[in-house]
Amino acid sequence: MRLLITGITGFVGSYLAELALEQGLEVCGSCRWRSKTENIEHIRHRIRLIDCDLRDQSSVQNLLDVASPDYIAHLAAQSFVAASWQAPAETFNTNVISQVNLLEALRARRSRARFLVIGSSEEYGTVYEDELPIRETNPLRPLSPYAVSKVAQDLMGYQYFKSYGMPIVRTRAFNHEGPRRGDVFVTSNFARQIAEIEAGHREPVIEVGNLKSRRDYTDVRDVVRGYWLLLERGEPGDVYNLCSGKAWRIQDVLEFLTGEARVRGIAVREDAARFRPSDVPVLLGDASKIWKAVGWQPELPFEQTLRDVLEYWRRRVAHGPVAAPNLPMVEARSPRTESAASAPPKLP
Ligand code: A2R
Repeated sequence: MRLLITGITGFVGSYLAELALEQGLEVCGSCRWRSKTENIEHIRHRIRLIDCDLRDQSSVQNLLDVASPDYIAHLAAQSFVAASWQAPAETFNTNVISQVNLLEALRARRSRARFLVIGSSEEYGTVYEDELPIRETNPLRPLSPYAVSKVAQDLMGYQYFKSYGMPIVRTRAFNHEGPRRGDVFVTSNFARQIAEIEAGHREPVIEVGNLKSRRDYTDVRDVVRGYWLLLERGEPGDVYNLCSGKAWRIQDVLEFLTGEARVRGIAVREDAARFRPSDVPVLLGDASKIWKAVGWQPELPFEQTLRDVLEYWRRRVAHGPVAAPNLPMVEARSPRTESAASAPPKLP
């Protein structure tokens, strides 16, 4: 059986590739000439990389001709919510058009490959306290260009299933973290700053954005196990949350990581550039549907994930100074961080 992973060089793709190899699958992955391959160097000799820019239809056709997959996990994306404010059209182009290209090419081939759409908990956007924990039936009220692009991918998967009977399973994973996560993401960013403070590369001050949001975190290694179960056995046309059912405030994440730090008394400083024009206040999911469908639930405690992320950054920093993260500078107007308690009136 052959699995094609788009975005194999990314954070999640590298873990899914490891898992698939362990399961004895043949693994192909799309990558671009400029893709960084550090996440897959250790397995590069065991996978087949195929050059493809997914925004280009002819490139996608070649990808499918060469890979001829039985399963496709479409992970490639502009994956960073904050960057989507700076580049909404690019976010749409990458996330929506790439998936159209893949599904149209599969349709033209009358392929029966099982296809996994990677949506996101960000699709839920504004959520009211009485809707928690969020089930798949919750209304989608996206609050960022990224979230809208993921809604489009999600509903496109539904439409291709309904219109053409293609075996497409849709997912909405809540936040997932682990080593190799890009340092523009908050957990990784905090861990990196701590590792740099420990190494004496920066003053003992952590820069932070909005600490009030609450997020439902799962380890990436659990998430890819869920993705594979859904690829194998998820109900075509259906959508599944992947989440832990527990919410951490970003403040809690910060406190846990500073508690693990080898340096005491690290100060915290707000950085206006790290706030977003509107931020989802709380994302807390209900994973009972995926549990009933394929028996998936997270196994790794998030404390372990955070320790592993910190260790990862300690190792990276020990190899010398790491280039500064290219955090998108969001216009420093006062952030509209809605709280679920004082949420705007419900739309019909
Ligand atoms: O940008 P590259 O060349 O390093 O490759 C990234 C790939 N990618 C593309 N591949 C082909 N054609 C494109 N036009 C294109 N644009 C991006 O997607 C990289 O291999 C991957 C994204 O990796 P990360 O940013 O690390 O995302 P992560 O965390 O692995 O997210 C996986 C999925 C995404 O759909 C997210 O929206 C979702 O999970 O949360």
